[in-house]
This record gives sequence, structure tokens and C-alpha cells, in this order.
Amino acid sequence: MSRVLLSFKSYSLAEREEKLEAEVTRELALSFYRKMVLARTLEDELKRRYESFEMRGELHLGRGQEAIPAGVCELLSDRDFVSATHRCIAHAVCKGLPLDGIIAELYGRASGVCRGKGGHMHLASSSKRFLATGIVGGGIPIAAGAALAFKTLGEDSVAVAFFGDGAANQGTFHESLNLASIYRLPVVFVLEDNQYAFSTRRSESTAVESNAIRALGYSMPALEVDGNDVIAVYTAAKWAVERARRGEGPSLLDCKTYRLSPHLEIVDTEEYRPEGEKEKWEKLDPVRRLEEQAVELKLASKEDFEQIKAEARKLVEEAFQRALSSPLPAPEEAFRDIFSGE
Ligand SMILES: Cc1ncc(C[n+]2csc(CCOP(=O)(O)OP(=O)(O)O)c2C)c(N)n1
Repeated sequence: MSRVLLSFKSYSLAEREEKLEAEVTRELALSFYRKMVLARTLEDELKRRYESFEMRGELHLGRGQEAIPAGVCELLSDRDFVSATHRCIAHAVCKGLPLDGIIAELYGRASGVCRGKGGHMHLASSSKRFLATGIVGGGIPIAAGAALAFKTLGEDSVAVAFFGDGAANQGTFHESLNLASIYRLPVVFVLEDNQYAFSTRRSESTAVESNAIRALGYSMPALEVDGNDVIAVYTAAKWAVERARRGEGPSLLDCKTYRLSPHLEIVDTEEYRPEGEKEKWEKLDPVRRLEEQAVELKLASKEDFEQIKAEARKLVEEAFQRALSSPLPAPEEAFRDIFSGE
């Protein structure tokens, strides 16, 4: 037996700190706050009605994760595309879909954004360039495809894919990052790492400690972001969206957060959470965090927050009234918007 000593070229993570500056005005801070509070007020009201069995089907809410869609969507217009997941209500609100259209969709009414045929996991709007899908990882290649269309058509629009840490183990994540990198597509991959895919901890399903590392395999820059700090999310997203608009290609934002809602309402007993974990994250609630930051930076006061909360309650109440006065779709609707083969 002979011993051989071989040497190999090794690759290591090029770890470096990216220093980004945030310029937060009063207007911007209040805009973040409005988005997050509107999403939360709507979700709280949906939860209340769902628990009284007024609504049918399933309901995935995202309490505690609102800073991510709020911070990212602040940078987007109707010309930019967003794909979201089964947990898409806050994203639809932040992308500017009408509240009554969202609610009507959840209740299967004719005035819903998909005429009552999509349901809560499939909110969509072509005018707002927004689409959600209940297929885990399904929205990631769709956003890459939208970005390819923008590039081909010469539009300076950007596509954003929001998805969970569970979705980052789907093939669609890896295929999309690879193609987006090769074609230098104007797409931002926004990973909402709430540490669980239903009851499975990320550490039990994912071979890397942080999904940001995976971007390196696709020659793509990535940032790890405190996903409960809307200012941090906005600052990181500004970097990613601006480089995409300049034609510098895709990037990944790995936003660390925590789902305070159950995976889905009523069914989930949440026994998989270690004792004290949820309580720890409740203290990091992104809405309260922004209140503290805005007061500290002298950008807003308690009165501003109360006023915005009251406005949100009124908007949600009025939207429910409009949505629930809409009829159920006519039976013939079942044969519209489908491949008829004709
Ligand atoms: C392709 C596919 N597999 C499984 C499911 C069932 N399912 C729905 S949500 C979910 C967990 C998703 O976890 P993650 O991507 O981390 O998103 P989160 O629910 O944490 O927001 C699973 C497995 C599905 N909808 N689609």
C-alpha cells in the first residue's frame, strides 16, 4: 500500500461585510408603518372571522413577518412584478391590490381579484403585476420568467420572488437562481426565513446554516438581513433592486424572521415550538420595533401611530362591507378563464 498526498483547489465563502446607508425620512417611516399596520389589521380581522367559521377553507397568516413585504414593496411600482406564496396576504396589501378585492377573493365572491376562483393562496392581479401560488417554490421561476420578459422587452422593471426557507429546498429555487445568474436577470430573490416549513425546523431540512451561502454557488451576491427590521429590509432591498435595474443581475436577500401565526389557522397546534421561543420573538415584533425606531429617530410620535391604526381599522371595515355585499360567482363563471380546448 502506498500513501499519496493530494492537494486540491478549495473554495470558501468570500465573507465580507456590505455597509449600506439608510436614509429614512418621516414620510418613509410612516409609509412603512401604514403598510405593516394595514396588513396586520386585515389579518387580525380575517382571523377573528375565520375562528367564528364565517370563512371556509384554509387560512395562512403571517403575523410577525410584515416588515419583509413592507420594506421591499416600498421600492416597487405597478410596473414591477411580485410573486408570493400561500402566505401572501400582506404581500398583496403592500403591492397595492385593493383590500375589498382581496377580501372578496377569500370569501369566493364575484368581485374578488380572481373573481372568487383563486382563494386565499392564489391572489393575483395583472394590472398590479402580482401573483401568488400555493405550490411551495412555484413562484420563484415565475418571477425569473417575468424578469426574462422585462429584459427581452427592454423594460426597466424588476421582478421579486418572495418565498420561505422550505421553498429553498425545492429544485425550482436552484434552477431559477442558476438561470437568473447566467442571463443576468433583473430579479430579486427574497427568502423569508421564518425557521420553519410547517413543523419542520430549517436545521432539520437544510444542509447549510444559512441559505445566503447557496447564492455563492450561482455566482450571485446575497445579504443576510434582519427581517424584523423594516429599515434593514428596505436598505438591503434598495441595494438589490437598484443593481437589478442597472442591469447588474440578480441577488438574494436572506431575511431572518419568525412566524408568530400558526402555520395555518385552527389546524396547527404549534407543539413543535420549543418553550419560550415564540415569546422571545414576540419581543422583536416588527411593528413595535418600527414604533421604537421612529420615536428614537424623532420621525414620528405615538399620536401618529394611533391615527394610522384608526385609519387602517376604518379601511378594513369598509372593505369588508363592500366585499361581502358582492354576490357569489354565476355558475357559468366556472367555464371562464380555463383552457377550453376550443
Ligand atoms: C410543492 C408543495 N409541496 C408541499 C406543499 C404543502 N405545504 C404547504 S406550505 C408548506 C411549508 C412551506 O414552508 P416555507 O416555504 O418555509 O414557507 P412558510 O410556510 O414558512 O411561509 C408545505 C410543505 C405544497 N403546498 N406544495
